[in-house]
Amino acid sequence: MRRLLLVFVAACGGSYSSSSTGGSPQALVVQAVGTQSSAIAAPGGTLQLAAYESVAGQYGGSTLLQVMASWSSSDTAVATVDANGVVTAVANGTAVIMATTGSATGQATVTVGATPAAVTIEWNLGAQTSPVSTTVAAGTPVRWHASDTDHTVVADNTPPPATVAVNQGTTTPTQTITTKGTYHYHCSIHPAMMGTLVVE
Ligand SMILES: [Cu+2]
Repeated sequence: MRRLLLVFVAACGGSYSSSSTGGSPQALVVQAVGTQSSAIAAPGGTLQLAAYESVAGQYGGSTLLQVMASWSSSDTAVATVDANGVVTAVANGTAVIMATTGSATGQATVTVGATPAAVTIEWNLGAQTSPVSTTVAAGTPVRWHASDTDHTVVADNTPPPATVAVNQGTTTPTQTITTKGTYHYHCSIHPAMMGTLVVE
């Protein structure tokens, strides 16, 4: 009976603790909360990170279970991290943020002052019946791509976006809008095409 109980406790501990004996240390998954990006636009900005353990599911597969971790930064001149995983940008550059719990560690690379990747907006005749709406963070380069025929992008009111031709099979140069707002635009060739760009 005692032996059975010990086995049960060990198995239970193995499910929830990364410091179980035997095997290699489990890796933590470190991810930003609420965003896919681990970039901070400028010094002073913050990013919430969280650490997760991959736990075998009861019915197979695995799920990510958020765990308490201690946090550290490889370069506190670029970014600091507090006890709750909140990263604060100090200067432009790159820092590796480490999370540790028991013998498990994980890390995420945080970039400060990086130009976000360009967002490509598909701009086709379908926008006549299904308006195109795109939301980007301020400072994100955007560009338009047409696949079906030639179009244009023209602001409904005053730019942005700047007027640009979107020829079939091509992608426009990028436009970077830094002023937050909701910008409506259309195609001058097919005026029923409607687009909205939300910069937040
Ligand atoms: Cu058009």
